[in-house]
Formats: sequence, structure tokens, C-alpha cells
Amino acid sequence: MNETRCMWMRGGTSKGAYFLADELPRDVGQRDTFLLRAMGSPDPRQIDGIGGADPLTSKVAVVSPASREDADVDYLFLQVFVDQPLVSDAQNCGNILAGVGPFAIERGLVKATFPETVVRIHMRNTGQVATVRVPTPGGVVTYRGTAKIDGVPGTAAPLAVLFNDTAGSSCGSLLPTGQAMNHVEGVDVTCIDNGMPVVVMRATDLGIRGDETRAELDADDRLKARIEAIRRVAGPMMNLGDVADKTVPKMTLVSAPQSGGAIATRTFIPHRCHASIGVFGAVSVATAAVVPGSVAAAMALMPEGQHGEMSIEHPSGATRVIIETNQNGEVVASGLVLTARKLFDGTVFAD
Ligand code: NQM
Repeated sequence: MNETRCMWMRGGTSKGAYFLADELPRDVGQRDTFLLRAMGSPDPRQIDGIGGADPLTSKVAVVSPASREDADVDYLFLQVFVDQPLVSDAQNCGNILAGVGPFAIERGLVKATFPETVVRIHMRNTGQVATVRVPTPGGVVTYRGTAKIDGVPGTAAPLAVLFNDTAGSSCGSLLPTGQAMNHVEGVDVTCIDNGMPVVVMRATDLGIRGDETRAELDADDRLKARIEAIRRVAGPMMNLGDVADKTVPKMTLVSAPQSGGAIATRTFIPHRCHASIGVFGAVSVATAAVVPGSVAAAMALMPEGQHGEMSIEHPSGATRVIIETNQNGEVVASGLVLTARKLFDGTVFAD
């Protein structure tokens, strides 16, 4: 296959190519070859493709009719590496998820209702279902609106996203090591998975303040080598096996909140610093903050009650996450508001 239909969308604070599954090669090897060529990988500039030379803009959503009854569509997330010839399905992506509901309606997989359409999305990477409310006044998707998310200029239509069963999505349990805190390579860590495997560490334990810019942290090769050494040990402890070629676990350095939020973060995904924070990354860090004895709990400023909105600070602002706990303090649901925008619809070539 040398060309196929493709919609280019911003989803949350990421950007990617959205495809219908039956418009891509069925064979996984051929599919990945096509996607690498279309994105322009491997090349740090992705000059010969549509990728944006950043892991956050080299993403793919593959959407198909649902394979289970409690969902409307299936969504497979693929990370196309920028400078390696790799395509990975080893992680989910909550930002690209934001565009899946609108895309499914635009392509006719889901019929729009008035004034909004609820789309239940089976996230194939991890096996859970997310529920997204897509504004469809007049029976068509609207991208314009008043919702603002940090890391994206301007405003857009709000997409309310709800997750119920994301604990242990990739690692089998919320705390895959069985403990709220472990000691790895001389550093206290909390290994957690509430939608995304994340290793939470104190920024100060890694010799930084926690308010540095993305560029400053990306330029710090010693820091990045230390984080990678911790990640290689933590990965197997989190039931992820050898993580040398995987994009999980994500590595989040936390510090006391600086702008009125619950906690401040700098996240490596895993080799470059995130411009903000991933959606499931934010949900997992927020969850760590409510786990007694975790690295995050000690420094987080928590909301009152069982239905708390937590603001997870990051390099370009904050992500507001709703974390719902039961009487025992266990997290039972999470949610947040995202936005997405259709940028281009056409044919992508991989000649
Ligand atoms: O954690 C980046 C992103 C992500 C993933 C990454 C994401 C999530 O911001 O749910 O959204 O962590 O690689 O798109």
C-alpha cells in the first residue's frame, strides 16, 4: 500500500494521524513500514514525512468498529518513534484518545445525537473503556467552544472524558511492586499504574528543583542517564519486562506545587521531557498523591472529600484531573476535560 485516507488531528496536547483500521495494511509489519514512511521516521527532523519531529506529534490512532458490547469503537494507539525505526503499541495515550470520538463520528462509525454524542471507546492497548461526550449540536461534530487546556493556545469545544477501571492497566495492579514506595538506584520511587505506568520520584532526589523548563531538562544528559538507569530497573519490577525499547514506564519528578495546584511535575516520556504531561500520566500521578506513604502523598496539597479536582502542574501550566475515591480512600474513577481539533483530512502517501 502506498497511500491511504488519513485525518490529522490535535488531541489534547498531542498531535497525530487518525486512520480507520481497514484502510491500513492488515499485516502488522506492513502497517508499521507504512506508518514509519508516512511519518518520516527514523529521522530526528522527520523531514520526509508528516511527523512533527517530537514524540508528542508522531502519534497514530487506529479506529475500528467495537469488538466488545460495552463499547462503540475500538482504538489502538501507536507511538511512531522519531529517530528509531520502531512503532510501539506498548502504551496507551489519553491525549490522542481525545480525537477518537470526533473522528469516529466524522467517519460514520458512530451516529451523532443531539446536542452531544456519547462515544464509548475500547482502548485496545490496555483493555479498558473510556466514555467521551462529544458536542454535536445540529448532529455534526463541533470543534469550536470555550474550553481551555494548558499547553494549547485558545479555546475549543469541551470533551468530557471518564475512566472507571484503569488501575493496573498495563502492570496488573495499581501498585505493581506491592508497595507504596521502593528504593531504586539510591532513590525513593513510587511505581504506579492508573492508566499509565509511571515512576514517581522527588525532583530534589535527582538534584533538580522541579521548576526547570523542558529545554533545560532535555539538555541535562547526566540527569537523563540517571533517570534511564532507574527506569531500566523499575520496568521489570512493574511487570513490564525489559523496557529498553519501550516508551513505558514514564518517569515523573515531583515537587511541591508552585502555582496553586496539588503537585508540580516534570515528566520524561521516557527520554525527552514532556511539554506538559500525558493524560493517563496525570491521572496516575494524581492517584499516587492519594496513596498513603507514596513519594507524591507527602508533598501534595490535597482537595477535601471523595470527589476531588486536582491540578497537576507541568511545564506549560496544569492539567485538572477529577479523582473519585470510595470510603476506604481507594480511587474508583477519574476524569477530565480535553479538547481536540480536526486539522486536515486527506490522503497520506508512503511511496
Ligand atoms: O499519558 C505522552 C501525551 C502522552 C501520553 C506520553 C498520554 C497519556 O501527552 O495518556 O496522553 O506520555 O508519551 O500524548
